[in-house]
Amino acid sequence: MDCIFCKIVAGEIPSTTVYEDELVYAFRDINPMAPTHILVIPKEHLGSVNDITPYNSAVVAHIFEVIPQIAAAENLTGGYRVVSNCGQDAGQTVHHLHFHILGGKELSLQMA
Ligand code: DGP
Repeated sequence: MDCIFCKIVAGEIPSTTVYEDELVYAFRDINPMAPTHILVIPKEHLGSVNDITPYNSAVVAHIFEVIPQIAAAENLTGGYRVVSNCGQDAGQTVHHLHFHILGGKELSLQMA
């Protein structure tokens, strides 16, 4: 499958690892929108939030257990935002489920 995030998980495209376990990989966004901008992805290919089902949602729960650990390790003591863009109207550009962690500054409250 021609998926850049699958290639990142496989080590075929270099990335800056922030966290890794058997289910999840986290790395720094190539185009940071905040001082800390990390992407957390399942190693298994899921296209977007739309592909989450009762059969695979355990990995999403695990991602949300890992996110606070990453935030603590990154010293995001003032808070942070978790975002997942789903589909064209949201501006999803990489069709492998990912959660952005944004922090390190006071973030704009603009939502749309
Ligand atoms: P989204 O718009 O939610 O699909 O965001 C995709 C993000 O992925 C975007 O912020 C840039 C990032 N990105 C795209 N290609 C690469 C890459 O090759 N390496 C890294 N580290 N990040 C990438």
